[in-house]
Amino acid sequence: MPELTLERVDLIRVAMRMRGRFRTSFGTQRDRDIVLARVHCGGVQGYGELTAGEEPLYSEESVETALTCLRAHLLPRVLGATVAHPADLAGRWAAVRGNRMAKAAVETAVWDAWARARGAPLSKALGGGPGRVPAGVSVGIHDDVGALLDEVGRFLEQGYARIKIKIEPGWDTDVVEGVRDAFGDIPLMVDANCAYTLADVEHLRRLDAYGLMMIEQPLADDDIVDHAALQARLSTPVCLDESIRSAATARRALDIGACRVVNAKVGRLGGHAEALALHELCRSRGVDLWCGGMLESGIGRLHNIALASLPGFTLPGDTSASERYWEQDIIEPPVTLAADGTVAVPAGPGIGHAVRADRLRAVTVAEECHTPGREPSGSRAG
Ligand code: OSB
Ligand code: MG
Repeated sequence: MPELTLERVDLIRVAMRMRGRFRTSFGTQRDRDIVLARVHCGGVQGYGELTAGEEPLYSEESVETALTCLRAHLLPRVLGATVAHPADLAGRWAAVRGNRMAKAAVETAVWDAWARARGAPLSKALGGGPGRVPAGVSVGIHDDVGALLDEVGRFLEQGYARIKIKIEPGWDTDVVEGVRDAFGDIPLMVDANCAYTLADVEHLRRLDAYGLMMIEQPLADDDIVDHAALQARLSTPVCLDESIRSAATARRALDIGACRVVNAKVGRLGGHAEALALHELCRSRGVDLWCGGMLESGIGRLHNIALASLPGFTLPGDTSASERYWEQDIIEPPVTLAADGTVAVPAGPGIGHAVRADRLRAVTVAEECHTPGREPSGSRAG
């Protein structure tokens, strides 16, 4: 198998306005500040996406901390390196603690390049299948229940395979009841993004009445012990998102009964290799796993869909269509939802869709080029 030398990494910072506001228990989002990593390896290129938030609200990382870490600590450890497999990158930057989203931006780009070098779809390189995967959609917190029901109704009409409602104290049981009253027995779950504490157990137990698929990350991001105490009191399965930073943390969480479902996010886990380890763990234990999203552009979206094609992804992910968030995606064609609630796993090499150079240029704010042993050369777009 040919090796791959990391000759150059471009960090492309793009500004993309979402079609509407997206509110969670930790903040409201309208404009995305996204860094794309483009790696150059012996004639092939690959694209990855930084999934850090503009502010460190979902996790400790932000766009700025990730850029700092990439420039100062991660890129110097991998530029010029020759690897037999994308998973070998981990060994080169293992000494750098955390900063998983920063690592994943480059690691996923190398997976794309590696798959392209073999003429294989990324899904196949990861061990997944061709075909289609069911797609769910995440619905933000609204100002009133009527507006939320309108949005849920539109997504159901489009065919989404499950609906996820963001909740927080004051926007939970009544909202879920409203959705059940309006739409009946649809596949429904909620995501609290760490907004509750164990003091809320009695309140959260009221959600058990609504037959939810799961409640995602009700308690603190750095906790699994309280989640185990909560799960013991809830019939609704607990799913962990923020708390699962590696396959090892998932193993501990499952061992103590902190959750019954696991959310995999490529960025939060530090890349596809760790996501594969988590997939193996969940599969071997028969634990339901699904692929989360981070309001990605088409590039991150395609990485998620490739991952979600693996057999251990047993529930619909937040792998929604490009048009869920973007008027115009930077990939061509965009990701589209079929009426049966599925999105296609691309059959072309790598992430499988073209990155539109003209659209990328139109949204680029700054670009910097990193090569082995040299100071980066950068430019800011006008
Ligand atoms: O908790 O899953 C989450 C978006 C940003 C940060 C965290 C989360 C989310 C979402 C939306 O729920 C997922 C998506 O549609 O990309
Ligand atoms: Mg979540």
